Amino acid sequence: MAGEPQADCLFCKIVKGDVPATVVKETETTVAFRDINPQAPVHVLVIPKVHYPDAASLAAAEPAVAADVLREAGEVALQENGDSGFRIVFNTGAGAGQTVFHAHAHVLGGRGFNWPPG
Ligand code: DGP
Repeated sequence: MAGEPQADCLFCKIVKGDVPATVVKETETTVAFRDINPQAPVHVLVIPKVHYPDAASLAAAEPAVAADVLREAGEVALQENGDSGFRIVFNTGAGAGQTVFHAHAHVLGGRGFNWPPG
């Protein structure tokens, strides 16, 4: 059923506590934890506890939870990086570099960023 935990999903295992992660913030609907392979001094992933393969399918099915992810991305950025600017990235689809198919926001900060992105 849509949104249900998937046995073979790494981030569902983090939500469940079966895979350890350095959690920096948690709400009823979201978990924020440090990326295992940080691309910036601040690199936190914000995920919904419900399982959807990417941010677009989450937003289509459960817009309130998608809004929670976005709000938490901003709150984590403030918590981890103050008010010095940050980037939120939703890689969506393998062609865009997505490797874990459970919706997640990358929250990146602590350095400058180029535009267009690589
Ligand atoms: P993406 O490529 O957008 O699907 O991002 C997936 C991110 O997940 C990537 O930056 C690395 C991170 N990641 C992969 N495995 C683990 C893990 O076991 N723990 C943590 N904390 N992060 C992970």
